[in-house]
Amino acid sequence: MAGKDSIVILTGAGISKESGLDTFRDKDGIWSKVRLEDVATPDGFRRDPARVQAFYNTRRRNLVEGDIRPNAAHLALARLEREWPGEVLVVTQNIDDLHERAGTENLIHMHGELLKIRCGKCARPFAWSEDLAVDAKCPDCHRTGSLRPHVVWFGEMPLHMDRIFDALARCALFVSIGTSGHVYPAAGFVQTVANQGRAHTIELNLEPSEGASLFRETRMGPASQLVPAFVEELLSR
Ligand code: BJW
Repeated sequence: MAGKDSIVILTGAGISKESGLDTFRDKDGIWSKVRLEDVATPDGFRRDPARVQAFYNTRRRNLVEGDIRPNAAHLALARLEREWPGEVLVVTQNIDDLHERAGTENLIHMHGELLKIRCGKCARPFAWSEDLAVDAKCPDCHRTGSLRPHVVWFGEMPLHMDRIFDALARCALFVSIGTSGHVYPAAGFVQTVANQGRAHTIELNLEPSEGASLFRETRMGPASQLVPAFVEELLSR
């Protein structure tokens, strides 16, 4: 790594686990309690919008009103962005706002944001921190019943993919933190970087992900310990 080299960091639910938010595929994760087909697909929303709104309302309320704070891993990534001389881009699959709260600015939410909603008809996103009712009216086009969480469900296109692939093509270091590697296209980023041939790739996770063998280096443990130590190492070179 040279001074101005750029770094891309992919984060998943594991980075927010120690802040009190559930992951998806761990034993006690979200998909052990609800079927993803019911709450995280456009079909599920069409079938039962009230169930889907209730699912996201509960998670939004927990994020806003619960005792949820950025942990040492989020804070370390914000420090890396402040102190590293080159570009640091955090691409998160998480819809929580813990990276922002920790101070990260160069951030892409590829699966959307829990604190935003959008209109399914006019597509306009709005900041939103309350419960969303099924029959709410779009503040812009005034249609009733068209508002939905601003999240990316299975079968939908993740956000800002051009910017992400451009950053992956240029980076000298790709770091994956707290993601199981089950969900594409994020799970394929390590292969994209490996094909580019120049960058170092490292996984920081509690246990090896689906794509662990594709990384040049893997370190296993809780994000709140691994990430601050890794950032310290990078900055003290
Ligand atoms: C810790 C820790 C601690 C715990 N410290 N670590 C067949 C083959 C390939 C692809 C497909 C296929 N069939 C369909 C697809 C596509 C599909 C897909 O990938 N399906 C798979 C399930 C097979 N993908 C899509 O549909 C996506 N769109 C798409 O592909 O569009 C076309 C396209 C093509 C080409 C280019 C671009 C686009 C959309 C995916 C949308 C995912 N949406 C969700 C819900 C979002 C909103 C919400 O939060 O409700 O996103 S699903 C859910 O999974 C959520 C997450 O962001 C995502 C990833 O989960 P994540 O973060 O990895 O969490 P976990 O729980 O799986 O893992 C946690 C990890 O943390 C574990 O490893 C733990 O060990 C670890 N951990 N504690 C460190 N303390």
